[in-house]
Amino acid sequence: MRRLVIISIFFLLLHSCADNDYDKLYPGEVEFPANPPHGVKEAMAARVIPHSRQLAWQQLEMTAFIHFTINTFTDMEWGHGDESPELFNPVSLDAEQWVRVLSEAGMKMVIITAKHHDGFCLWPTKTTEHSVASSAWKDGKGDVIRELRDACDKYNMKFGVYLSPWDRNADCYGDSPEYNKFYLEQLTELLTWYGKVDEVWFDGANGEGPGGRRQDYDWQAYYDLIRKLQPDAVTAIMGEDVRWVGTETGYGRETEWSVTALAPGGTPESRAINEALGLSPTSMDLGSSALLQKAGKVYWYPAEVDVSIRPGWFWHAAEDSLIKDTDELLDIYFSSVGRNAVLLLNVPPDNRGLITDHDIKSLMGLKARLDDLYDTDLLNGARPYGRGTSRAIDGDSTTSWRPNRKRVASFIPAIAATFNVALLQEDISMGQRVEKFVIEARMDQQWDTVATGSTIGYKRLLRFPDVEADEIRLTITSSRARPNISTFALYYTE
Ligand code: FUL
Repeated sequence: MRRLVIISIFFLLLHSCADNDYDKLYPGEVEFPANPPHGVKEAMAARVIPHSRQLAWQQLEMTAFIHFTINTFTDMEWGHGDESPELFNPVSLDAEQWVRVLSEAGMKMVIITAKHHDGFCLWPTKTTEHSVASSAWKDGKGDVIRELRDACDKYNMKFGVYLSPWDRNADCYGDSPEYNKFYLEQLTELLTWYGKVDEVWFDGANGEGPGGRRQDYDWQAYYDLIRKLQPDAVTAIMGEDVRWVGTETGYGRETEWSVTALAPGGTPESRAINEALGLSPTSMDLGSSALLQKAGKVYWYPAEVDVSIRPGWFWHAAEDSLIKDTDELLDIYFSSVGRNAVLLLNVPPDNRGLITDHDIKSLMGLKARLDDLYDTDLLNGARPYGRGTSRAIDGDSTTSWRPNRKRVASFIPAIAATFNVALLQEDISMGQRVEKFVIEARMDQQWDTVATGSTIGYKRLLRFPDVEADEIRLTITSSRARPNISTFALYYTE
């Protein structure tokens, strides 16, 4: 009898440990205890979850950048800041065309360069005369930001602003308190004149001001203002919610942790942490188990892949023939969205103020390929079964496969089809957990490996040569805590 009681207590304890998985979640970040026992850091990192604004952002998957300013008229990438505002004259500007095209291509947000490094403002700001108000366009009465905002409303598109911290026009740049005030005023206008803003993009590119003066940005004040005026907006790159993936090529890491030891943002505290760990957004390893051992804290800091459809960020007539074709865009999709990142694809309007037919052709090609890819889930929504259990996630109609062990296998009934793409998703509202997985296929009693991978995160896509199989097996070979697999699908694409 005594033995039975002891055994029952043991199982009860085990059970309650497993249930703790549901209790302990850390929104945004977690600080590790000093010298924790083996495995504790991984277990805690697995329970860091996104803020709701970060989760909503991740679900957008594909977003668009619009680089447009005086550079569009001077054939430059980085304007000097002394260009005459009169040069800006996009006579056929049609922001509705931009948003319609981008929406048709599957983009869910548009982020515009409200001000690039040259300092020219696309809205009639009160902070400087270097803006559309001094341009020939619409006799100085136009407002590109307003037109884009209205078009976004019409097409139900999210809206974001890029406001370059580096400003080669502002006289006060380099007089740190003065410029910080000026920058906060510009931010205030953008965040209060145009309704809801969903992302604020702080470029990390930074140069000297007049006479070699360096500007000390008051990042904390910028973040505080955004939290106050637009609490749901994510702040990106030099911001705290969204991380630069580290390249501008369109390719994210194969192992992409959204929980990083890299401290977000540009504050002196964050800089000190990253310096001590030797980390920057371009570091290959931002979240491995080995790195966690050196870190004191980890953060939900997911990757955004920014890349231009053209060689440059701005439109140049000479690049009309150098636009990435549909195959390249599809490859970028697999290497960004398919690697646990959000794609931010730049499509710059030309000097008429329109997206060219060349860009449209590639974009629509991408859309057609994605429609074809996702047309038929060959697993037909089948739930994994086997040793795992399914459990509904609170308040959500989706069901995660939540196996009660870290290492588990699932078996899927036969599929009478050939496939060459696999899609996996973790329910990241419960954190990112999977460290390694393998997909195998059985044909004529023989199991063969179809694909292996490390991280999954919000979305992982794998491509491989055509496979025909009687049975499929997904095995999570390593996970930081019980995995929550919300999707496992197989597709065929040409
Ligand atoms: C960089 C900038 O210098 C480029 O001009 C472009 O805006 C790109 C998105 O970010 O840092």
